[in-house]
Amino acid sequence: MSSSPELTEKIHFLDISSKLPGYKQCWSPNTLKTRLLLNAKGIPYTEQYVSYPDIAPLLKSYGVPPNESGFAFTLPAIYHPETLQDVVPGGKIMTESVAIAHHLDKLYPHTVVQAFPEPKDQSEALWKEAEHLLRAIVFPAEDGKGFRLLMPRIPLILDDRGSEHFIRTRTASHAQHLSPLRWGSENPEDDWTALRPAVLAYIKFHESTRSKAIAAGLGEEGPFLWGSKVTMGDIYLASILVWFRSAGDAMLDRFLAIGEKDEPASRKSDGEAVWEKSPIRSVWDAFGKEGWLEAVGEPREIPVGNAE
Ligand SMILES: N[C@@H](CCC(=O)N[C@@H](CS)C(=O)NCC(=O)O)C(=O)O
Repeated sequence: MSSSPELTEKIHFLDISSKLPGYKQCWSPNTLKTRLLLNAKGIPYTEQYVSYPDIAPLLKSYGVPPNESGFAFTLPAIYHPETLQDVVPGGKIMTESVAIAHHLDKLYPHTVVQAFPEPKDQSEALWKEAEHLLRAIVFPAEDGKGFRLLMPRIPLILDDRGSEHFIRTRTASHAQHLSPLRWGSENPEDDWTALRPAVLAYIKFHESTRSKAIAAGLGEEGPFLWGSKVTMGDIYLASILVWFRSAGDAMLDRFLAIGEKDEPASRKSDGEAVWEKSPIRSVWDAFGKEGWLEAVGEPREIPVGNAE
């Protein structure tokens, strides 16, 4: 664990609750960006799970202004008056995963993992490209098809109030007012087929970025976009993989196998198969090996605040 001696209060992380057990409770690809970064940086933190309908009242009560687009009040968020006083409206809670990542990098500039390592102009440009390609796998706004497999599962894993909120708000946002429970194709195989090209495009991008970055000395040999050096894009990829796992282990297994061959790449002299992993699986394995997928914060509850 790395600590920043000048901080007296731990970062308090606000995540979205679900019914999943233990460390698997965290399921959202957005909040995971913050959780996995906290874990990868080794920052000690406290945490609180908030049910969907309680997000807006809690954030408003600390003076967080509504977002200009998308959902008005969103998680992830961190509560940390000690470092947010002159930084955000209300001075206590910061939202938006990318803003939070920059804040954490600033507070902990010496941890091995930085969401946006130097040279920052390059890691920020890399993030934009990676984010676009990853969103193009899952989110309809980027023509991603993964949402058809994932969205129908979310109401099933959320706590009851969260599930009711999710179905109501997502049904209202759908052009034909269709419940998210029915956003999948009749035959899920059609959705897996539709998803594949975007995953292959990401794999190609990941491989070429990684070899160029290693050749340019941005990182040593390793599985991440900059080889040995984790960046925000890798954190988002791992977040999406956890989202698939939340929808079911079989979903994750199938996703990880995209782009992998059915036959071993080669065999050792004793006949043992040598499998070539997709770079996506290599990132997943690396996060698992580091223990970043399982680490959690200390439970703590902040009361509803008293801002107007
Ligand atoms: N760009 C934001 C997106 C956050 C976001 O959309 N969060 C969703 C959860 S996955 C949320 O809190 N939605 C609140 C709601 O639906 O009421 C970020 O990365 O922080």
